[in-house]
Amino acid sequence: MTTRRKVPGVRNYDGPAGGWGALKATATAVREQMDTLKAPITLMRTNQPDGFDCPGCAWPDKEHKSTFQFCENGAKAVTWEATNKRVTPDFFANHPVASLLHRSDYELEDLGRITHPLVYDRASDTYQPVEWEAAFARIGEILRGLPPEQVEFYTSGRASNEAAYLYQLFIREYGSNNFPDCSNMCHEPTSVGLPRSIGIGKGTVSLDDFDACELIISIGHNPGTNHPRMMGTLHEASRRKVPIMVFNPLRERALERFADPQNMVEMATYGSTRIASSYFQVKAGGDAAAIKGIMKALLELEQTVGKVLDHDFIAQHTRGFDELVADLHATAWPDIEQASGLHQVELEKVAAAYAKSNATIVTYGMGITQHNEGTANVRLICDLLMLRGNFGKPGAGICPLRGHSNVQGNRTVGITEKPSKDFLDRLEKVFGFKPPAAHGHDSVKAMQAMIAGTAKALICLGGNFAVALPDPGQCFPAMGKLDLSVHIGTKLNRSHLLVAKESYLFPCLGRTELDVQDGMRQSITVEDSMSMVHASAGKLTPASEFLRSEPAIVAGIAQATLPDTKVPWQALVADYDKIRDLIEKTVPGFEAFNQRIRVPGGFRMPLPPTERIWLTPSGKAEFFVFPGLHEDKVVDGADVLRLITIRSHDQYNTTIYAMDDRYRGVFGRRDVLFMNQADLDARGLAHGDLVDIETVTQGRKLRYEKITAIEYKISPGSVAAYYPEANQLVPLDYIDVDSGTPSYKSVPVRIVRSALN
Ligand SMILES: Nc1nc2c(c(=O)[nH]1)N[C@H]1C(S)=C(S)[C@@H](COP(=O)(O)OP(=O)(O)OC[C@H]3O[C@@H](n4cnc5c(=O)[nH]c(N)nc54)[C@H](O)[C@@H]3O)O[C@H]1N2
Ligand SMILES: Nc1nc2c(c(=O)[nH]1)N[C@H]1C(S)=C(S)[C@@H](COP(=O)(O)OP(=O)(O)OC[C@H]3O[C@@H](n4cnc5c(=O)[nH]c(N)nc54)[C@H](O)[C@@H]3O)O[C@H]1N2
Ligand SMILES: [Mo]
Repeated sequence: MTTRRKVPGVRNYDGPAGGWGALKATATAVREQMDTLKAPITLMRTNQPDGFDCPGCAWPDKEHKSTFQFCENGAKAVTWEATNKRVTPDFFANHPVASLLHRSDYELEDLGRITHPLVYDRASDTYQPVEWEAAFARIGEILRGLPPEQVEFYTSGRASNEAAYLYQLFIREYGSNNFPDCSNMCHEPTSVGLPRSIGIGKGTVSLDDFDACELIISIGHNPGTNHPRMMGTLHEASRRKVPIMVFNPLRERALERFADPQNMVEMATYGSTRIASSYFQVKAGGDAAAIKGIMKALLELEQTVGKVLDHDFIAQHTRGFDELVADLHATAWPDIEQASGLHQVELEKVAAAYAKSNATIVTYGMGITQHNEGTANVRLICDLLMLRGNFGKPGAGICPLRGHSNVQGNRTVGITEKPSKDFLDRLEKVFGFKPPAAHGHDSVKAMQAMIAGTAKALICLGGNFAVALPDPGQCFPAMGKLDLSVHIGTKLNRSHLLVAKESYLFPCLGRTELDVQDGMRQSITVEDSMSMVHASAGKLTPASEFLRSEPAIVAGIAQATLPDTKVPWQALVADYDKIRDLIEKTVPGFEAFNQRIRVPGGFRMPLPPTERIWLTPSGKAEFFVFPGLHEDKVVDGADVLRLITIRSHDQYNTTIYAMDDRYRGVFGRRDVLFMNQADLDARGLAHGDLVDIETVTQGRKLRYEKITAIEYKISPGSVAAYYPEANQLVPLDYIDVDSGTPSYKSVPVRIVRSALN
């Protein structure tokens, strides 16, 4: 083998994930962001019964009262919010918006917490302090002058149930169902696909199921970085000798080997535990073919060995089995191999393990959902599980790894552009106003309306809307065409700087901070990936005395907008128990809400499939026939590669904590393109060459120039680059039609050497 050229900032990472490296990275995050005396106490309060819910991810906690669960990226999320750094009115006065827009999101957020409510002043091109009430009054005036369907209301999934509920109440009383939210870029295929197959849009497993399962199939998610507390669960499962079969185009270190920082022996001996028992480097977009292959092999096993399918379950609980079987018989192995990039024998091996396991869990993330057929993918996973009755028994089920820490709760309490009639009827009955029934905009449609000029205002409850969406070349200018934009956030980002004719920036309390209303300490609630709802109460002194809570800001805007409102906004903000009482009255599953969150650990929302109750129109679980083998539109051309956009280890969505991606061996930079050696060779490229990437779809020309190609263990035909930088290559209308989710994981691209190499 020839020795690789040295590329600055790129080297092999040989260690396991977790371990001492994780402890060191945590210490660095604390040192750079926080008062070192305050930090240990703050971190110890994360995910404790009387503490706050970690804003990092939506993975649940075992008992919510166990000792502090160490998590490197949870610690980064907490220290990021609890930082000592502040971005003050003085700073804004000296830095025009145009100059700030040249900075990266990394530099912007690193300025620290926003301290004052701000209004954009066009004459000086600066954000300036404003009184809360004056700002609310002006926003109310503008909103009253606009038809409600011309206003877009974005939510990023960190908002509490209480804030999200008030927000949707305000918007529906105002008269809109335009609820673009981060879920529309993330797990919408889960929210759309699961109800069609099993009658509810949520995962069905609990943590206890991981203790009882006999096989885990992990598809398209990277828990070492994105759900680090899940690593403890996988680590335990692996030590129990549960096979963990991984499907991922990239070799992700944490899925290979992990050293659990909670495990003293492993830490002391520099040991580690194998995670994946088998690792299949499927092609980007090849999972549908792979799952079909596993199911086909399972049918073949049924014929040869017998007793493989759960016929009782299929007969009693499902519909559509014969159609599925016919489709699998009609699908040829060479086509499956071609589309998945995997061999028949590999898929047969998975089928054999699956046939042996009495209780199987399939876990999945963005590698499944962010494709043209994301919703169909989710349904295929249900098919696979249904064939062996893996719903409604211990140790089995489907486990979508949710994104933001309360994205699932936001949906539960009404953040949706497609509300059910039932929910709207209940709102009408309880509040006495008629909410609009017409479906509203999701994220892509909201942005398309802004581009077309038919949307005039945008209100954002958190997030970084324009940066999270595809194609900044179109989305960024659209922000500037609005009459009004309002951002409720904690730190500065580029969406805040893409100012409209009038723009407001409202700083809010974070989860770690004390929220006192009317002299009383308030708690909020969140729902994790496994449908557990529990309370969270911050304890830190707020970053500035001018901050308001998200419920208070939403109520302020609502009151100023709706002179004849039917909602007692002030009373609700004064006591969040009253908001929870209203949630209980209007959303099923919240009976005795206030009592039940006072029990440590909270309670579980109803999950009918766990009792083999199917809330589908037929009353059965529905098998689904995936059309063909391709998750993404086929594009002709032998030289076309599929681009995956991924998160680094030092990143939380558009928030970049630092420039390293330790487990993938990239340090101090993000301008790299991960490529297979064969794909480099085919283009006459070498590790470290500068390349240009061009998207191969109809429509706008999308390019990303001068990015460094590096050799990586990624399946041939697939390449990967970091999000959000690579969003300039994703077309805005390149979506899963069923759910509206952009296909961020499989953009057809061509790669050529840059002119300036
Ligand atoms: N620290 C940290 N935690 C986070 C986040 C964060 O940015 N940082 N983000 C939060 C949010 S909002 C979300 S949605 C989740 C995201 O968590 P994940 O679902 O893990 O999301 P990604 O990092 O996008 O990684 C997807 C993984 O899928 C693989 N993949 C890509 N394409 C395919 C494919 O076609 N098939 C298969 N089988 N695999 C594929 C990639 O190689 C990668 O390993 O994490 C949440 N938690
Ligand atoms: N190419 C590509 N694009 C993607 C993805 C991908 O995998 N590839 N992933 C998509 C996914 S899964 C998602 S979920 C979206 C994420 O999209 P968003 O949720 O819109 O983005 P974030 O980066 O999480 O938002 C960060 C901002 O949230 C604000 N914030 C942080 N904490 C709080 C809080 O407690 N309250 C309030 N009000 N604000 C707060 C801060 O101001 C911070 O700047 O991006 C999507 N975009
Ligand atoms: Mo997400």
